[in-house]
Amino acid sequence: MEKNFKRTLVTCALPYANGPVHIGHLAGVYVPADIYVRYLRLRGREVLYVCGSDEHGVPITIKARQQGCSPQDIVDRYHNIINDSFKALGINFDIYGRTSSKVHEKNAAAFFRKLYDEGKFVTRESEQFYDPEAKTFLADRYIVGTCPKCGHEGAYGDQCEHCGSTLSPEELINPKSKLSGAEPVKKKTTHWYLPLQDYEQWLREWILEGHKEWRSNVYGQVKSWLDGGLQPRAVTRDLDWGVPVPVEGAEGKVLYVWFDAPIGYISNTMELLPDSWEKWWKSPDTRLVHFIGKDNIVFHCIVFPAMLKAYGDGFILPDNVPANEFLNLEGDKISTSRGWAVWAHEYVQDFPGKEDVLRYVLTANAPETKDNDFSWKEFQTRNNSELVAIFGNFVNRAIVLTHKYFSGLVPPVGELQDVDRQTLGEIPALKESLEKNIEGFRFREALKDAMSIARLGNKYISDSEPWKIAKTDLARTGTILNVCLQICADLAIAFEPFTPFACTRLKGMLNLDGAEWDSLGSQDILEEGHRLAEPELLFEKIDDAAIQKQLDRLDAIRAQKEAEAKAEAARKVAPAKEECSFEDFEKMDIRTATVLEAERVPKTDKLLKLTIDTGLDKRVIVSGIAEYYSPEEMVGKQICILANLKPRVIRGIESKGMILMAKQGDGSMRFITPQECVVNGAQIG
Ligand code: B3M
Ligand code: ZN
Repeated sequence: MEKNFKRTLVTCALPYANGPVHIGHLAGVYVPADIYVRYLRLRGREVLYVCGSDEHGVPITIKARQQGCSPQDIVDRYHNIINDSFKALGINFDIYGRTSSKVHEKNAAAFFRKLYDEGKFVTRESEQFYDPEAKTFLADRYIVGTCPKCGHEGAYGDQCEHCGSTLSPEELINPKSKLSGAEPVKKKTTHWYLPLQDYEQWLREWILEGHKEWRSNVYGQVKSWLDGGLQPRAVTRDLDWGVPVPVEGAEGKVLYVWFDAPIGYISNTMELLPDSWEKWWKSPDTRLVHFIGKDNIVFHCIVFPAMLKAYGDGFILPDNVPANEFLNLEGDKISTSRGWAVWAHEYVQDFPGKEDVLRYVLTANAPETKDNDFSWKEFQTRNNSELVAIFGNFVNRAIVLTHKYFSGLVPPVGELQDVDRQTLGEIPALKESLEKNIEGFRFREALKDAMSIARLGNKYISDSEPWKIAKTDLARTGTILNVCLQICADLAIAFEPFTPFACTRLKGMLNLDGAEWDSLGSQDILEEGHRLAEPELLFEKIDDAAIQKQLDRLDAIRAQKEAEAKAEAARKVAPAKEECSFEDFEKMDIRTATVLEAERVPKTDKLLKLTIDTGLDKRVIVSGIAEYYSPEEMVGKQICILANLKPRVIRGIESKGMILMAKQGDGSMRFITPQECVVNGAQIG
């Protein structure tokens, strides 16, 4: 259903200001949104581009506690890092606001108060976990304990980051408050809830009937939420960081972060356009598009629309919500807490002047319909074999040769041949496909269309070989270079949404001011005699050393995490065995012994064959300790053995007895030895 909107309001999910943004955020939300906004503006459309930091919520307060500072310090730090990162990558919002702003606090409180006064909320008394020492309610994240699923001791009340299980605080074993270490107790508290179920029928009609064109992953998730039945959703929390609930007697309560954050879109617009924000949020002529990641679908397609519906007053609803899936990194899930990420601000420092390359690679590999993976090798390959070898190489040859044979002036087009016409004739269709793909939020496909123009030009110049023809036919050379330069101008326009910095440089080389989108494919953007500027490399190769540096950084993170996981596993103890009687114990003949000889058992990694002196006899024991001890380490050691274990043949060797080992949770083993040397055969009991 194509409506004729007069303007487009584009919002981007407000990144939490408790850390930097990484390539997953960029690929999922911000690069596609920026492509879309740049394209609309190139088409002369009226667009407003809104984002800002999401500065409330429990994770920010946890980070503040961890770092011994205030939540405001945390959000101030990361708001600036995030904002600078976006600017450095050419992601230029009309406003990048923040939900700790006074404008937002006032607006969010007023939004809540209107719904409250009009009876749109229901209240519920519930029992929440409370820290009796810190005298504060505990959000799930503030409760830690042992995961009932995997035994991880640092599981949170809402999730175990070790095994990924979703948990509730009640499930945790030995729960503790992160604030005081005290055991949390249940305490009654009252909160306000938005009865989402009251909006279910309306949501069905609006989305499931009215927006069948939405991406299947979005449409599907909304349908399953609706089919699952909507529940009342809490819109307040017991926290001291957030927008205070504007109701008497609600001290210590703030708006739930997911209630206040979407209102941040409106607040940021109000801050930017105090006199005309309503034109963007309350006019049916405005098309609202939310760019988000898939984990935010329910909030942008169900909760926020229900809030706007409840508020009324003409608020518009999103016309599309092109949510992307997730991007992984080198085959692993990106994890802020584990540091497994490529941070935007670090990328900009490590690869100055290559901001376009990241935009290009994250678009070429965008997780538009399924999760996808970012690898540094592919990053290097796409830069070197696509941007440098095709796009950059073509442009460079066209401009260098024009300087060489025509003193930098666009040569006369002369008589076009079939190959010229066929080549130029392919561009309008690519332009049309590019437009359809961007309008359809298919940015990977759109980028392929733009890249097809570069491939077309590169093939044309390689096949035409103007550097050879110039020896005999300068007029023909001029025609070929004129065609090439028109294609260079096409590229400066087509790639602008994707690689804006390179296109600015390319337009500089072509002396091309403000090329209109519709001139793309017109074949006469650059007139005969137009003077070109000096050529410069549009893209530069990325060498292995730069990539290896990034891979080494990730290897170090992986190694650190493996060591932590190993240490964590080692701390785990096996569950206690059943009781045994003293008689049972007395049957075991446990003695000291000394290792006389030791050797590896052939064709195994884990077994050592030990010849030992038990004080009773000399015997052989085969033991699975080769991963932890070399034969040399064992010779001469006094050990403890279970001497009367029935003999067993292991790998053809008769083993009489068992060495007593202390086995840790990570499987590592240490043999038991008396605190000081005693006679072999001493009985242990
Ligand atoms: N702060 C981003 C996230 O879930 C969240 C978006 C809010 S948009 C109103 O990562
Ligand atoms: Zn777990």
